[in-house]
Amino acid sequence: MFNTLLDQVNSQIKNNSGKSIKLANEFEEHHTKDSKYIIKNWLWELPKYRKWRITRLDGGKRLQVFNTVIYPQFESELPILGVDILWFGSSKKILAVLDYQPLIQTKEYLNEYCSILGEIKNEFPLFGNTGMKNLYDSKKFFSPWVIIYRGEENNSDNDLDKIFSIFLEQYLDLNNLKVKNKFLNNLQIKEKHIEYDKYSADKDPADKLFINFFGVDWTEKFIKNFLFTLS
Ligand code: BLA
Repeated sequence: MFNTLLDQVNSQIKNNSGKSIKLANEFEEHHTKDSKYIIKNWLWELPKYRKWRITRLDGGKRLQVFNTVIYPQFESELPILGVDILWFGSSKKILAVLDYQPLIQTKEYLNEYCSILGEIKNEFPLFGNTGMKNLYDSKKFFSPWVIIYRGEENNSDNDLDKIFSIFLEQYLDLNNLKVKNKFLNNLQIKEKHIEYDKYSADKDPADKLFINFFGVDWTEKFIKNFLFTLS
């Protein structure tokens, strides 16, 4: 599941001159003792992005996860691309969250860099939901147009591929369309990236799941050395 999303990512990385960064073996691929859950991770560096990470968790008919984050260079105030897509075997439901995660919440910044997400939401009404539960603060590193889908897998399959494609392409285009910073200087940008990693490391509900599967030691290393390295 989600292999087509991974294909899209790999082809965009190739188009954008990505350089693969070697990961420690235990992050590249890691299994639970019974091999019922397998996590695979990839890390890339690109001319315009300092870090592009991808995670696939394959729990067979129990759980499937596709997670990816793109961090622009510290010289660019563009939002961080964030994607978290989960399929739960027990309920056969999908949770998909996709956003251009804003560094700041001013109206001008959000309009400049995030508002195009509104067009995707208009085109795909199933993904029109913006209501978040209380895991995260919707006003911190999320845009007012965050794309959220919660529901049956059948309804979303094709749309998810299409949405992801537009979502990714438009994001990568931002780097050609919006070349000059208007709101933040380099130091402020770096501070925001650090804050993003700290905030996310603190809020991400994934840690409970990882501790359960792979233990505390591995999970702590994984968060510090792969997921949120600036935390
Ligand atoms: C929710 N993400 C979740 C949940 C889990 C994960 C278990 C709760 C599910 C539920 O509410 O039913 C799991 N997150 C993971 C896993 C990884 C992970 C396995 O990162 C592996 C790396 N999360 C992100 C990013 C975004 C994000 C980049 O990692 C940004 C788009 C969003 N995940 C996000 C949000 C929710 C969530 C907003 C809560 C949705 C809600 O409040 O309704």
